Amino acid sequence: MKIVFITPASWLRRQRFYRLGGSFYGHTNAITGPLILGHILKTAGHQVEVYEELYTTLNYKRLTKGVDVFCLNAMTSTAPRAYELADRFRRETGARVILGGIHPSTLPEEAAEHADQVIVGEGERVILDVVEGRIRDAVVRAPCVEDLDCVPIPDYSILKTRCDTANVMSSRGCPYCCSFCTTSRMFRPYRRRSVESVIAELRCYKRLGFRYMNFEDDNFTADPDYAKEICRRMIAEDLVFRETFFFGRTDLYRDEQLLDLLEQAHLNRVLVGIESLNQQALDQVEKHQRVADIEACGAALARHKIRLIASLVLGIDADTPEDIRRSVAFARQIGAYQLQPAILTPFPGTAVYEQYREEGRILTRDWEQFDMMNVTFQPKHMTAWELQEEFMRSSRTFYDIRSSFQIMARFGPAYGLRRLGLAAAAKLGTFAEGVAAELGRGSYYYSLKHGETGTAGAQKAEGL
Ligand code: B12
Ligand code: SF4
Repeated sequence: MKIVFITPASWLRRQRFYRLGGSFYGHTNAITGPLILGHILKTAGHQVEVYEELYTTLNYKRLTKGVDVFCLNAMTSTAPRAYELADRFRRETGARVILGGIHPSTLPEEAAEHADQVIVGEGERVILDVVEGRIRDAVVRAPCVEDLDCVPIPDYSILKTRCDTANVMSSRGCPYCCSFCTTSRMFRPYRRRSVESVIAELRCYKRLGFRYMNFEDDNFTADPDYAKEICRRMIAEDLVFRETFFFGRTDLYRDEQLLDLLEQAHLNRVLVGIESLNQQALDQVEKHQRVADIEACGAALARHKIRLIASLVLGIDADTPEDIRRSVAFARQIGAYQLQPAILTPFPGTAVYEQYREEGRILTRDWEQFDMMNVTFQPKHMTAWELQEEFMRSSRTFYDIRSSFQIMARFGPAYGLRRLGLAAAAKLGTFAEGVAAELGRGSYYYSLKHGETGTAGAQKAEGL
């Protein structure tokens, strides 16, 4: 059979100007689920192709020819696009459509309206039976993979769109369970692969010539001894890449040996969830983190020349606009290399979603807005539009021209230029949102600014 996987992108992310802005942020990389599931199907003798819409405009007339099964992967903000494509493929081709990924796993009945079958959870143990027709249920609940060493590595040879970074996951899930987090709920319980299998995968990417590698684990340093062992082996076998990104928590500063090894293994860019500088807000989202940890983490990373991407969650109930501004100023003060302001987003399946739904505070069911860059709920200490403005202000104030020159002095011209690009993107983005809010009647920003998004009433009408 010919099987085509597609990872869709929302409307905004398919626009040329957005793709250009994104190119300043980092290197291209792929969602690995389709590459793993595709590997399983290819090994069973099927012809498999994987496409991503994020970086390329796809030619669907050509791509849909002769396909037997379409497999679409959706997160919440890409679900409307996945449904649009699924409806189109079912209407225009005789092929079957299977939907999977984090959003269909949370709301399978919604997804089932657009697909022949929906797979809930990790697809590895059922994909072949579903594609080959041995499992025919409309909603298939897949058991989680207990032994991750049985999972084949992502097969990059079936990926037909751009990708210059290899994504590696040494673990799935996270031992914590912050109230806004989707992945710690999707990938449950927390599991790790053997160090040997991770190292074998890295050897393979070195052979393939990848210069960049990301550890996409939700929390790569959750078990410091395990992370240290991976780093030791990377150093010993010269499996060091030009740049390696990972997700960590502030607590990593406590282990000096871990920091040394991360530095030597060239894990030189880390996204850490600082979230807020307000202890009450941190407690509210069950972060299990102290403000002092954030300060110590910033200092330790700077000492080890590991570039910090400071991630903030904007709009936690305990936070006021002043708290948000304080957090942004603090990220500058501790020398964060990048800022990732994320608007608190009540993703279906999370504790915040349940809480806000009960309180009648969810403003829309337009899933495309659920991308952590748009306000989708009624905040406590400000209006929805004020929170949207705080988001824009935080990018604008963090990415200014002066800081670009500071980054250039610390890390070199290439980084400084990329930072200048981000500064320009932040300014243009703010300008575009402002124009849409004033003049774009019918746009989401216009309705946010003019209070046209509903709360309890709209929620009821939309069946939330
Ligand atoms: C790599 C990554 C990216 C990359 C690449 C994206 C791309 N090429 O489209 C980048 C950095 C560019 C990115 C961008 C974004 N991302 Co992202 N990303 C990830 C990350 C870190 C890893 C994905 C991955 O490889 N997972 C590992 C594999 C094993 O899991 P999987 O792909 O989900 O596959 C399994 C199952 O889902 C299932 N499955 C998957 N696909 C399919 C398909 C079928 C047919 C079936 C049956 C089963 C199935 O089986 C697989 C194997 O078990 C995840 C976090 C995470 N842990 O998943 C966030 C994550 C998916 N991203 C997220 C978000 C919000 C975004 C952005 C909106 C961020 C932004 N503000 O711009 C954008 C949107 C991009 C888009 N396509 O429009 C959220 C989504 C939350 C949600 N519930 O919607 C996540 C979960 C992170 C988070 N904050 O919690 N992302
Ligand atoms: S620490 Fe990070 S990955 Fe773990 S539950 Fe919290 S937000 Fe999710």
